[in-house]
Amino acid sequence: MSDPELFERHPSNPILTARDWPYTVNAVFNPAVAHLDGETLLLARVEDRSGISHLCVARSRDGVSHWVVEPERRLLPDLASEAERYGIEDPRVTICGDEHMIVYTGYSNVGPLVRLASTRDFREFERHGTVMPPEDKDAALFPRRFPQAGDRWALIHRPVSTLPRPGAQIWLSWSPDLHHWGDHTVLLPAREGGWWDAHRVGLCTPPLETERGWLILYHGVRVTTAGSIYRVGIALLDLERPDRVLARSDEWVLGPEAPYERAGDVPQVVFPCGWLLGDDGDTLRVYYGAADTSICLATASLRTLLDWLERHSS
Ligand code: BMA
Repeated sequence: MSDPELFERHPSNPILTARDWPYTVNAVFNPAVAHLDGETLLLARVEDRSGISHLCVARSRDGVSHWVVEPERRLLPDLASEAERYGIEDPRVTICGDEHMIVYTGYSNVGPLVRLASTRDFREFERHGTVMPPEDKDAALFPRRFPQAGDRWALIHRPVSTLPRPGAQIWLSWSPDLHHWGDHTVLLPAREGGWWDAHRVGLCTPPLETERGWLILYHGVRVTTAGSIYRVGIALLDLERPDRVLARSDEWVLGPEAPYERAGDVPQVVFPCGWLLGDDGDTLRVYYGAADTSICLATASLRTLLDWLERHSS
């Protein structure tokens, strides 16, 4: 008997497309998500018709419908800086104290790099510069310091490497001040051969603290003769030492299946950058980009995911 699907796609998918934008854009995708003042807030990646991406805020009471998209581009790339020369992409939001810390990709003149900004209200943003040099992306912060690791902050990110073959692995780095980073270590390597995550892996959603460990979604890329397929797996990290992997799913848990995931500017892509845990402590709402074209929503039960991972971990 086959396992039931762990994620349920919302029947209204895609919940947001370029047609919902108050100004002319090409595509909206890969949003970060936050819960603010009783509303679900998406910080969406918006690619305009120059090909350059910026970030824009959309708000909804129920997180599904009646989205109010801000009429202005909220966080624009600093085109005068080399670090954001070709745009800003794929934000992930983590609450650290009173601040929402936003880790995003700066598309620099020498490739993608990891940038940090913060905001309290998603109206005013403060930039904190580049935290990882190119080529690096798919990064997010943990929401607290780790006493058992020298009371430091931790960042998951995804530098590109050339050995054992060209690809990219997920790394974890430590910092005393969110500014200086060190003790870099490989967290999740890409697998090999025919595996679904054999070519590249990268973090999807920011780490979520659960009783059993930090849960993350990560994407795995398989390169085929027809192009790349982006799918999503899960992993669990030790609560006090998140550089220790407790479990990693042997199968993907979400992959391109629906027409809006299989066709678009970049076909065969599901790419979550944010999730919210419901008041029931169990219902996860995962927001993801579909085919680099639209924004979609899928839900899952946290308990079911954790139980499934115990039985499907390699
Ligand atoms: C990744 C990122 C994402 C994108 C994905 C699929 O490398 O650039 O922004 O959604 O590729 O194109």
